[in-house]
Amino acid sequence: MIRSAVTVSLVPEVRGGPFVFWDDLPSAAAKAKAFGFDAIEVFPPSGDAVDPKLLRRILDDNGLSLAAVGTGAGWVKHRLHLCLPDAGLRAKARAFIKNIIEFAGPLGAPTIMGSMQGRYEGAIDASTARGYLLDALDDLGTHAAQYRVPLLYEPLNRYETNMATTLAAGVDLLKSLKGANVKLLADLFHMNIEETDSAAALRATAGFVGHIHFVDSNRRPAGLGHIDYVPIAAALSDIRYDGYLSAEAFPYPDPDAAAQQTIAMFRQFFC
Ligand SMILES: [Mn+2]
Repeated sequence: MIRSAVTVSLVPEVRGGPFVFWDDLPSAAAKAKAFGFDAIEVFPPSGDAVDPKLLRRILDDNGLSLAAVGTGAGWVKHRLHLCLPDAGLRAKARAFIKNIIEFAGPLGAPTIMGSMQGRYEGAIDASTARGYLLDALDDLGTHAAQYRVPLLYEPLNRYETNMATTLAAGVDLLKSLKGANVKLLADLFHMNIEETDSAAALRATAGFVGHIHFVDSNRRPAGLGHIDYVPIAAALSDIRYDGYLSAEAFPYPDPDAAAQQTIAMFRQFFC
C-alpha cells in the first residue's frame, strides 16, 4: 500500500524552497494529521537539532509516522558534499549524514542523500567522484542497516548534480555497491526534466525505488503542473511500490492549500 507524506523544513536558509510546512514541527504534524497524511518527512538543520524524544511524542500524539529525514542542510548551511577535493571536508560531509542517520534510524525512518552527493568539477574528475560516492554510499548504507532502514539515494536534475541524473544511472550506481542497503529516491520533478518517460523509468527500476517525492513539473503541488499521474500510478501499481509519496513541493499558493491539493491528488490517483 502506498502511503502519503508531507515535508516540514526546519532550516531557515532554504526559505523559498520546496517544502510544504515550515519551522514549527508540532503545528506541521497537527496539520498533516488533520489533512489526512500518514507521515511527515523532516528537513532538519542537523542530526542533533531536534530532540528525538520530542519528535517521537509529536508523531505519536498525531498518529503519524516519520517517512524520511533529509540531509541537504549539510550543503545549504555548511557547503559540504561527498565529492569535494579536500579529504577532511569529504569526511565532514559523511559525518554530517551519519549523524542524521543516527537521529532518523531509531525513529524508524530512512535518511535521504540528495544534494550531499555533490558533483565532479575542477581537480576532481568523473571517475574519481564516482569512487568517492560509491565508497560513501556503501559506508552510509551499512551505517543505516543497524536501524533496519535503508539509505535513500536521490538522482537530481542536471542543474543540481552531474553524478546521477536519471533513475537508470542511479540503479547503475546501486548495482556497483558492495552492500544492498541503499534504495533510490525517485523525485517526479527531477524525472520530468531528465527522463524520456517517467512511468517507463519507474517500471524499469522495480525493487530499487524506496521513496518518491510527489510533486509536479514546476515544483508546485501535484496537479498544479503538467505531469500526467495516470501512467505514473499504473507503473507504481505494476511494480507493487509500497513506500511513500512525499510532497516535496512549494508551499503554493500557501502551505495549507498545498497540503490539501496534494492529499486530494493522492486519493484520486494512488489509493
Ligand atoms: Mn527531491
